[in-house]
Amino acid sequence: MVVVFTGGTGGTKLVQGLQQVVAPEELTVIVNTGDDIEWWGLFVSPDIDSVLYGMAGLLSTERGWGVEGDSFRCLERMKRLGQAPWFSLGDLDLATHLTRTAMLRAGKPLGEATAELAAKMGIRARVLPMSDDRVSTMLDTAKDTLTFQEYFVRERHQVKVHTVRFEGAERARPAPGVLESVAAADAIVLAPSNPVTSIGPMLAVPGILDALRTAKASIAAVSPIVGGAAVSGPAGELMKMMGWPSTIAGVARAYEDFLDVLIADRADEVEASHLNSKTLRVVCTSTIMKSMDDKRALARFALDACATPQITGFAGD
Ligand code: FO1
Repeated sequence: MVVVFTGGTGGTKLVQGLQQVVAPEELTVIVNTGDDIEWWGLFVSPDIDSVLYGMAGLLSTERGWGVEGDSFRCLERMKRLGQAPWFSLGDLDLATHLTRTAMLRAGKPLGEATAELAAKMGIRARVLPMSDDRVSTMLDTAKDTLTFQEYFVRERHQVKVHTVRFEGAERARPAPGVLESVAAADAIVLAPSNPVTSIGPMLAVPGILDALRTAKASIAAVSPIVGGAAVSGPAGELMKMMGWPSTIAGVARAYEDFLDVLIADRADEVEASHLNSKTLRVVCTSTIMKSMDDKRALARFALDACATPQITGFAGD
């Protein structure tokens, strides 16, 4: 059983790679839901939808979110009717939100709604939200508090954030299947997602961090930071806000409670050799994923890194 934790558009690329090298019944994808937003009265789960579309071959490659070739005619009309314009829902994307909202309104938990959407899109791997309970990533600035989408999309993450909070996390429970899959995993991979706002919410759900700490599987993370900057998005700034350097050492710091292997890009080879230690193996490869071959190669590299015995001697059978 391979388990991957993911959030954001970069994480989805590695999930697509894992989908090429792991049998679907052996792959569990655990997805951040701290970005979720209620928009036009609909429940939108951006990270779940990026994963579903990415695994179903429906994802818009130019945007990294939403449906390839989608139109935005409803959005144009909504703008004319005075609806807030800054979060663009495409016409085909709307079908997902309408279907998910109908299931949630009928009392179905988010995990079940997600499983039904995945099945309808022909996805056989398991896709699990981190929790069925609502957890909202909130970002405090000097002026006000923003939801993740207000920060990331409306403000284009150009505002200075001094605190990130995960509202509802303390009473949230891991979604059914999350703890079981971590315990059963032979390999656990953290995708190159934002350590603060994509992986952070998942570690804040009670039980998940402990499950990672006690997992029998090796845990590898692909650094979202290359050469001291995020490959995409605000990871670097948010890491600095947390007091972590915007470097691979900062990523190691974010995951220090449980990480066995850090996968860095070759651009960080020198820092990787310094960071390598008895408790953390730091290995380098090309982590920029442009093609499906890149995604597949990185996925295979990550699984090999998990299988390789620790420096402290192979603990296996
Ligand atoms: N990102 C944008 O930059 N602009 C948008 O208008 C936008 C709309 C949108 C709608 C549905 C969806 O699933 C994702 C959407 N995203 C948009 C991306 C989204 O903000 C990010 O993918 C994640 O929240 C980042 O992890």
